[in-house]
Amino acid sequence: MDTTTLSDAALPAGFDISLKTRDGNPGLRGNYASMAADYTVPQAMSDYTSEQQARWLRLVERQLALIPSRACKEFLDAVNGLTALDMRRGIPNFADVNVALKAATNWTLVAVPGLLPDDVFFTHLANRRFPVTVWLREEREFDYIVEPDIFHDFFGHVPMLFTPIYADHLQAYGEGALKAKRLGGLDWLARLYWYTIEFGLIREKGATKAYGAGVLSSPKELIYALDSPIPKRVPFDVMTSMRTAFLIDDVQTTYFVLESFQQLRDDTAPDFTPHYEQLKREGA
Ligand code: HBI
Ligand code: FE
Repeated sequence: MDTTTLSDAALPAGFDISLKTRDGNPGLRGNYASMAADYTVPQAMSDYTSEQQARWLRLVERQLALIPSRACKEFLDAVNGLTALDMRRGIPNFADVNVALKAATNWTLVAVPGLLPDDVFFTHLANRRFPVTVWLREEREFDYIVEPDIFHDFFGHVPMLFTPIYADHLQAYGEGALKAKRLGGLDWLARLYWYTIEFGLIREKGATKAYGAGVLSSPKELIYALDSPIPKRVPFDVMTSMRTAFLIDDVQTTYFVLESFQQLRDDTAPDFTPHYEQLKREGA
């Protein structure tokens, strides 16, 4: 698949990109030339080459070998129990997965060229549509990639969408993020997303497991987040997570640990307007 780079000058109006590539280049990978108004593209299954299919399988096998003792039960149940999520069959066809996903939690996957402007991304989430990047990383990026590709988006994010309480939270997050944008609180809400949806850990029968997509899709970070004595693992707290800056191109120094997905739902249910006012006063 051709992954052309969109030059800075060609960025769509209002494209406020919060994630930059490692060298600080705000250019975006992905083919944004023929997308619809909501940034969706067709997923051209026949465009995936045999090399890409083979690379996908190697990425999947490596990660499947690491998750049995480290991923949370909800993630493992989805990956092991659903034919639609049998990622060993090759690069998933989103249309097939959508039949099962729609039935489970009324979410749908939409194919996108890559990173989306914040408000486009959040509008999809608020409507129970999860954007999945269509392109796969190159061989030289096998171990590490900063931008989300189809392996991160699909392997990391999609299994959790089959859990109703998580699926409901993510829709509410999308709605909350659109509101945060209006209130000037988006940087803080992005941190919450980072420390939950991307790098979240959860307690399970006295053990600590991963549910965040950034952890679950990275061999290095999955082992580091759960097995290393170095990082801090602190009980999840909304305000603390929003005060904690993050790095996008290295393993995290702090992981936030949930007691349950009900806690995530309950703690993010209140109106965050006072939170943003407080954080503004603090200069957080
Ligand atoms: N676009 N495709 C895509 N995927 C993301 O995870 C994403 C995005 N645009 C913006 C964005 N994330 C961030 O603003 C959030 O992580 C907060
Ligand atoms: Fe992600």
